[in-house]
Amino acid sequence: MDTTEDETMFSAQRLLSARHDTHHESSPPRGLAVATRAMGIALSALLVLPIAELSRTDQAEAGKRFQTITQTFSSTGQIAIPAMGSDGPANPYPSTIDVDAFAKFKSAQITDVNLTLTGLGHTLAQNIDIMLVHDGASTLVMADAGNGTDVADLTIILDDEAGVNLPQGAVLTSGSFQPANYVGGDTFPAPAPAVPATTALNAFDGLDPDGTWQLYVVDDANLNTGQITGGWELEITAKVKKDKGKKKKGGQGGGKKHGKKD
Ligand SMILES: [Ca+2]
Ligand SMILES: [Ca+2]
Ligand SMILES: [Ca+2]
Ligand SMILES: [Ca+2]
Repeated sequence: MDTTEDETMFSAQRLLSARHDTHHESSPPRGLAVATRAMGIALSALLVLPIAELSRTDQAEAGKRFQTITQTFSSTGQIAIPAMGSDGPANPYPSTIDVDAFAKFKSAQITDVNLTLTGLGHTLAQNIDIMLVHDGASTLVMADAGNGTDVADLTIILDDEAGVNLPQGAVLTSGSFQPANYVGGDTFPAPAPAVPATTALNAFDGLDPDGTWQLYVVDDANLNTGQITGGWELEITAKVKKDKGKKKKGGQGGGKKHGKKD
Protein backbone atom coordinates (compact mmCIF):
# COMPACT_ATOMS: atom_id res chain seq x y z
CA MET A 1 0.00 0.00 0.00
CA ASP A 2 1.54 3.29 -0.99
CA THR A 3 1.45 6.56 0.83
CA THR A 4 -1.42 7.98 -1.14
CA GLU A 5 -3.64 5.07 -0.30
CA ASP A 6 -2.66 5.33 3.34
CA GLU A 7 -3.65 8.93 3.40
CA THR A 8 -6.85 8.16 1.61
CA MET A 9 -7.74 5.54 4.13
CA PHE A 10 -6.89 7.83 6.98
CA SER A 11 -9.06 10.55 5.54
CA ALA A 12 -11.88 8.18 4.85
CA GLN A 13 -11.84 6.89 8.37
CA ARG A 14 -11.76 10.38 9.75
CA LEU A 15 -14.69 11.29 7.59
CA LEU A 16 -16.66 8.35 8.87
CA SER A 17 -15.75 9.12 12.40
CA ALA A 18 -16.72 12.75 11.93
CA ARG A 19 -20.05 11.75 10.47
CA HIS A 20 -20.56 9.41 13.31
CA ASP A 21 -19.85 12.10 15.86
CA THR A 22 -22.17 14.47 14.18
CA HIS A 23 -25.11 12.13 14.07
CA HIS A 24 -24.56 10.45 17.42
CA GLU A 25 -25.17 7.00 16.12
CA SER A 26 -24.94 4.15 18.55
CA SER A 27 -22.09 2.00 17.23
CA PRO A 28 -19.96 2.08 14.08
CA PRO A 29 -21.14 -0.37 11.46
CA ARG A 30 -18.13 -2.61 10.95
CA GLY A 31 -19.06 -3.68 7.47
CA LEU A 32 -18.94 -0.11 6.43
CA ALA A 33 -15.34 0.25 7.52
CA VAL A 34 -14.41 -2.71 5.34
CA ALA A 35 -16.34 -1.35 2.47
CA THR A 36 -14.56 1.90 2.98
CA ARG A 37 -11.23 0.19 2.40
CA ALA A 38 -12.43 -0.97 -0.97
CA MET A 39 -13.96 2.34 -1.81
CA GLY A 40 -10.92 4.31 -0.85
CA ILE A 41 -10.55 5.99 -4.19
CA ALA A 42 -14.22 6.82 -4.53
CA LEU A 43 -14.22 8.40 -1.10
CA SER A 44 -11.11 10.35 -1.85
CA ALA A 45 -13.07 11.88 -4.70
CA LEU A 46 -15.84 12.70 -2.26
CA LEU A 47 -13.34 14.34 0.01
CA VAL A 48 -12.31 16.78 -2.69
CA LEU A 49 -15.53 18.70 -2.33
CA PRO A 50 -15.35 19.77 1.30
CA ILE A 51 -11.65 20.56 1.04
CA ALA A 52 -12.21 22.76 -1.97
CA GLU A 53 -15.05 24.49 -0.19
CA LEU A 54 -12.90 25.12 2.79
CA SER A 55 -10.27 26.84 0.72
CA ARG A 56 -12.89 28.98 -0.98
CA THR A 57 -14.18 30.00 2.42
CA ASP A 58 -10.67 30.97 3.48
CA GLN A 59 -10.31 33.17 0.46
CA ALA A 60 -13.71 34.71 0.98
CA GLU A 61 -12.85 35.56 4.54
CA ALA A 62 -9.64 37.19 3.42
CA GLY A 63 -11.50 39.03 0.66
CA LYS A 64 -14.09 40.39 3.07
CA ARG A 65 -11.39 42.35 4.79
CA PHE A 66 -11.07 44.53 1.68
CA GLN A 67 -14.27 46.03 0.43
CA THR A 68 -15.39 48.86 -1.78
CA ILE A 69 -18.25 50.75 -0.23
CA THR A 70 -20.24 53.81 -1.23
CA GLN A 71 -21.86 56.21 1.20
CA THR A 72 -23.54 59.59 0.86
CA PHE A 73 -23.24 62.63 3.09
CA SER A 74 -25.15 65.86 2.82
CA SER A 75 -25.49 69.40 4.01
CA THR A 76 -29.06 70.46 3.38
CA GLY A 77 -28.86 74.10 4.40
CA GLN A 78 -29.44 76.71 1.71
CA ILE A 79 -26.46 78.44 0.16
CA ALA A 80 -27.07 82.04 -0.91
CA ILE A 81 -25.11 83.10 -4.03
CA PRO A 82 -23.75 85.53 -3.07
CA ALA A 83 -24.04 86.30 0.62
CA MET A 84 -25.02 89.92 -0.01
CA GLY A 85 -25.31 92.25 -2.97
CA SER A 86 -24.84 90.55 -6.32
CA ASP A 87 -21.27 89.33 -6.28
CA GLY A 88 -18.72 87.89 -3.88
CA PRO A 89 -18.59 84.83 -1.67
CA ALA A 90 -21.70 82.82 -0.89
CA ASN A 91 -23.23 82.28 2.52
CA PRO A 92 -22.13 80.05 4.13
CA TYR A 93 -18.58 80.26 2.85
CA PRO A 94 -17.53 77.55 2.92
CA SER A 95 -20.45 75.21 3.43
CA THR A 96 -19.07 72.10 5.14
CA ILE A 97 -19.75 68.40 5.58
CA ASP A 98 -17.96 66.45 8.30
CA VAL A 99 -17.40 62.81 7.46
CA ASP A 100 -16.37 60.29 10.11
CA ALA A 101 -18.09 57.16 8.84
CA PHE A 102 -14.85 55.49 7.82
CA ALA A 103 -13.06 55.63 11.16
CA LYS A 104 -14.33 52.15 11.99
CA PHE A 105 -12.16 50.68 9.25
CA LYS A 106 -8.49 49.97 9.58
CA SER A 107 -7.94 52.11 6.51
CA ALA A 108 -10.01 53.80 3.82
CA GLN A 109 -8.98 55.23 0.49
CA ILE A 110 -11.24 57.24 -1.79
CA THR A 111 -11.74 55.75 -5.22
CA ASP A 112 -14.56 58.01 -6.45
CA VAL A 113 -16.44 61.15 -5.42
CA ASN A 114 -19.59 62.55 -6.98
CA LEU A 115 -21.02 65.91 -5.94
CA THR A 116 -24.72 66.75 -6.16
CA LEU A 117 -26.05 70.31 -5.98
CA THR A 118 -29.72 70.31 -5.02
CA GLY A 119 -32.06 73.13 -5.92
CA LEU A 120 -29.58 75.28 -7.83
CA GLY A 121 -30.96 78.46 -9.29
CA HIS A 122 -29.46 81.67 -10.68
CA THR A 123 -30.44 84.42 -13.05
CA LEU A 124 -27.04 84.18 -14.74
CA ALA A 125 -25.51 80.79 -14.06
CA GLN A 126 -22.16 81.82 -15.53
CA ASN A 127 -21.63 83.91 -12.38
CA ILE A 128 -21.27 80.73 -10.34
CA ASP A 129 -17.83 79.39 -9.41
CA ILE A 130 -17.58 76.35 -7.12
CA MET A 131 -14.52 74.76 -5.52
CA LEU A 132 -14.52 71.58 -3.44
CA VAL A 133 -11.75 71.13 -0.85
CA HIS A 134 -10.78 68.21 1.37
CA ASP A 135 -7.65 67.00 3.08
CA GLY A 136 -5.27 69.36 1.30
CA ALA A 137 -6.75 68.63 -2.15
CA SER A 138 -9.04 70.89 -4.13
CA THR A 139 -10.84 71.00 -7.45
CA LEU A 140 -12.71 73.70 -9.36
CA VAL A 141 -15.77 71.62 -10.19
CA MET A 142 -18.00 74.21 -11.80
CA ALA A 143 -17.06 77.66 -13.04
CA ASP A 144 -18.65 79.92 -15.64
CA ALA A 145 -20.91 77.18 -17.00
CA GLY A 146 -24.40 77.80 -18.39
CA ASN A 147 -25.70 81.08 -19.80
CA GLY A 148 -28.01 83.99 -19.05
CA THR A 149 -31.22 81.98 -19.01
CA ASP A 150 -32.88 82.04 -15.60
CA VAL A 151 -32.68 78.62 -14.00
CA ALA A 152 -34.25 77.36 -10.79
CA ASP A 153 -34.42 74.23 -8.68
CA LEU A 154 -31.92 72.26 -10.73
CA THR A 155 -30.35 69.05 -9.48
CA ILE A 156 -26.84 68.91 -10.87
CA ILE A 157 -24.68 65.85 -10.38
CA LEU A 158 -20.99 66.42 -10.99
CA ASP A 159 -19.31 63.15 -11.85
CA ASP A 160 -16.01 62.54 -13.66
CA GLU A 161 -17.68 59.57 -15.34
CA ALA A 162 -20.67 61.50 -16.69
CA GLY A 163 -21.19 61.40 -20.43
CA VAL A 164 -21.12 65.17 -21.03
CA ASN A 165 -19.43 68.27 -19.68
CA LEU A 166 -21.28 71.06 -17.98
CA PRO A 167 -22.64 73.24 -20.79
CA GLN A 168 -20.72 76.29 -21.95
CA GLY A 169 -22.78 79.20 -23.22
CA ALA A 170 -25.92 77.08 -23.17
CA VAL A 171 -28.71 76.81 -20.64
CA LEU A 172 -27.90 74.85 -17.52
CA THR A 173 -30.24 71.92 -16.88
CA SER A 174 -30.65 69.19 -14.32
CA GLY A 175 -28.54 66.12 -15.00
CA SER A 176 -25.18 64.43 -14.65
CA PHE A 177 -22.18 66.31 -15.95
CA GLN A 178 -18.44 66.17 -15.91
CA PRO A 179 -17.04 69.10 -13.95
CA ALA A 180 -15.83 72.03 -16.06
CA ASN A 181 -14.32 75.50 -15.82
CA TYR A 182 -14.79 78.02 -18.65
CA VAL A 183 -13.68 81.52 -19.55
CA GLY A 184 -10.86 83.08 -17.60
CA GLY A 185 -9.43 83.24 -14.12
CA ASP A 186 -11.58 82.84 -11.05
CA THR A 187 -11.17 84.39 -7.63
CA PHE A 188 -11.97 82.74 -4.32
CA PRO A 189 -11.45 84.99 -1.30
CA ALA A 190 -9.89 83.57 1.88
CA PRO A 191 -10.24 81.22 3.61
CA ALA A 192 -10.40 79.30 0.34
CA PRO A 193 -7.09 77.84 -0.82
CA ALA A 194 -5.44 78.82 -4.09
CA VAL A 195 -7.56 78.11 -7.14
CA PRO A 196 -6.65 74.64 -8.41
CA ALA A 197 -5.88 73.92 -12.02
CA THR A 198 -7.97 70.78 -12.07
CA THR A 199 -11.71 70.41 -12.36
CA ALA A 200 -11.74 66.64 -11.81
CA LEU A 201 -13.17 65.03 -8.71
CA ASN A 202 -10.45 62.42 -8.88
CA ALA A 203 -8.29 65.02 -7.13
CA PHE A 204 -9.40 63.24 -3.95
CA ASP A 205 -8.63 59.68 -5.04
CA GLY A 206 -6.40 57.87 -2.58
CA LEU A 207 -7.18 60.22 0.30
CA ASP A 208 -8.95 59.36 3.53
CA PRO A 209 -12.64 60.25 3.14
CA ASP A 210 -12.97 61.21 6.79
CA GLY A 211 -12.60 64.82 7.79
CA THR A 212 -14.17 68.09 6.73
CA TRP A 213 -15.24 68.72 3.16
CA GLN A 214 -15.60 72.36 2.17
CA LEU A 215 -17.67 73.78 -0.65
CA TYR A 216 -16.66 77.31 -1.62
CA VAL A 217 -19.17 79.07 -3.85
CA VAL A 218 -18.57 82.50 -5.36
CA ASP A 219 -20.65 84.79 -7.54
CA ASP A 220 -18.09 86.34 -9.85
CA ALA A 221 -19.96 89.30 -11.37
CA ASN A 222 -22.08 92.27 -10.48
CA LEU A 223 -25.84 91.89 -11.06
CA ASN A 224 -27.76 88.62 -10.91
CA THR A 225 -27.96 86.30 -7.94
CA GLY A 226 -28.91 82.76 -7.11
CA GLN A 227 -29.00 80.06 -4.49
CA ILE A 228 -28.67 76.36 -3.85
CA THR A 229 -31.83 75.77 -1.85
CA GLY A 230 -31.29 72.13 -0.90
CA GLY A 231 -27.56 72.20 -0.25
CA TRP A 232 -25.17 69.57 -1.51
CA GLU A 233 -24.36 65.93 -1.21
CA LEU A 234 -21.22 63.85 -1.54
CA GLU A 235 -21.32 60.30 -2.80
CA ILE A 236 -18.03 58.80 -1.70
CA THR A 237 -16.75 55.41 -2.81
CA ALA A 238 -13.80 54.06 -0.88
CA LYS A 239 -11.77 50.91 -0.67
CA VAL A 240 -11.73 49.96 2.97
CA LYS A 241 -9.76 47.46 4.95
CA LYS A 242 -11.60 45.86 7.80
CA ASP A 243 -10.11 45.56 11.23
CA LYS A 244 -8.30 42.39 12.15
CA GLY A 245 -10.87 41.81 14.87
CA LYS A 246 -13.49 40.97 12.27
CA LYS A 247 -11.66 37.80 11.26
CA LYS A 248 -12.54 35.55 14.11
CA LYS A 249 -14.16 32.70 12.28
CA GLY A 250 -11.16 30.41 12.67
CA GLY A 251 -10.76 27.98 15.51
CA GLN A 252 -12.38 25.05 13.78
CA GLY A 253 -10.43 22.88 11.45
CA GLY A 254 -6.96 24.25 12.14
CA GLY A 255 -6.77 25.45 8.57
CA LYS A 256 -3.84 27.04 6.93
CA LYS A 257 -2.88 30.58 7.68
CA HIS A 258 -3.79 33.09 5.07
CA GLY A 259 -0.94 33.79 2.75
CA LYS A 260 -1.21 37.53 3.12
CA LYS A 261 -0.53 39.41 6.27
CA ASP A 262 -1.33 43.00 6.92
CA1 LIG B 1 -17.68 59.42 -10.37
CA1 LIG C 1 -13.17 80.29 -15.09
CA1 LIG D 1 -15.70 82.58 -12.85
CA1 LIG E 1 -23.84 88.09 -9.78
